Amino acid sequence: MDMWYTEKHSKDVGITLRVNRTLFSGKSEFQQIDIVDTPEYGRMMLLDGLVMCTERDEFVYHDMIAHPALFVHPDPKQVLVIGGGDGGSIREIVRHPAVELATLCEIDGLVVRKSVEHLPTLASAIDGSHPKVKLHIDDGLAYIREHQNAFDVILVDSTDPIGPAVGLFEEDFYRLVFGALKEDGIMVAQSESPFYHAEIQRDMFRNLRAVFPIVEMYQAFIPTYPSGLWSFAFASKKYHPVRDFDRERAAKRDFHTKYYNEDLHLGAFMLPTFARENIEE
Ligand code: AG3
Repeated sequence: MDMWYTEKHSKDVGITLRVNRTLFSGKSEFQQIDIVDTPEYGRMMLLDGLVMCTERDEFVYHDMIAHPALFVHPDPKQVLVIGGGDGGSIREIVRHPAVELATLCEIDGLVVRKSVEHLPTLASAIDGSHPKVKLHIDDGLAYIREHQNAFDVILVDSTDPIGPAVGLFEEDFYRLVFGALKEDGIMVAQSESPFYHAEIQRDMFRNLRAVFPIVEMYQAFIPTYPSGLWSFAFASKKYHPVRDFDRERAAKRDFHTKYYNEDLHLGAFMLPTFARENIEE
C-alpha cells in the first residue's frame, strides 16, 4: 500500500509525506487529532489536518519558541505555555536552571494524553513526573485572566488562527497576557509564515504593538510548515531581544541545542525585506 498525506498550504500548493501507518486518529471536543508515522520525518501530529510537529524537525520550532526569551530575561523563574500540548516547549523551558515552575495551559486534554502516549521524545516533561511542571487543561484566556502579574515569560504555542486558536491572535488576548506578565515580562508567540501569511502577520503585529512597547519578529527554518520559513513574535515590557541579549550567558549554557545558539539568536532577528514589510507600521 502506498499512503501519502498532503497538507494544502494554499489552493494550489501543499506538502506531501509518505505515511507508514496511523498511530492515532480521533476527534476531541475541540478538533480532529491524527498521529502518523512517516519514513522521512518520523512521527507527526496533525490537528484539523495541519502539521503541528514532526519528530525530525520539531527541534527547530521548540528551540526557537523557548530559548530567545529565556536567554534575554535575566531571571526567568515562572514560565507559562499556552497551547503546546505536545510538550516540546515545556521540555526546552525546564532545561533552564533559573526556571522554578513551567506551567502548561492546554485547552485539549486529549492532545496531551496522545502526545504522552505516541510522542515520548516531545512529551517527556508533561507525563506528570517532572517536579518543575504543572499541567492545566483549560482555556488559555480564562487561565490568564485569573493569573495576573504572575509570569516572567509566556509562550503562546498555538496553531493557525482558525478554530480554537482564533482568540490567541487578538488584541484583547494580548492585553490579558500583558497583565499576566510581571513588570519586566516577555511574551513570545508563533507568528506564521512571512511568505504565505502576510495579512495574518500585519494584524497580529498591529495588535501586539497596541499593547507592548517592544515588538520584534524573528525567523526560523521549519521544513514541514508552509513555505519552510516560519516566524515568532517577541513582545516585551522592558527587555529588547537584541540590545539586552547577554551573549556570554547564552554561550555558556550547559545544555546542547541543535538549532539555537548565541550567534543565531542575533541572526534570527535580521529579516528579509518582504518579511519586514509585512509588519511595517
Ligand atoms: N504550533 C504551530 C503550528 C502551525 C503550523 N501551521 C500549519 N502547519 N499550517 C505547533 C505546535 C508545536 N508545539
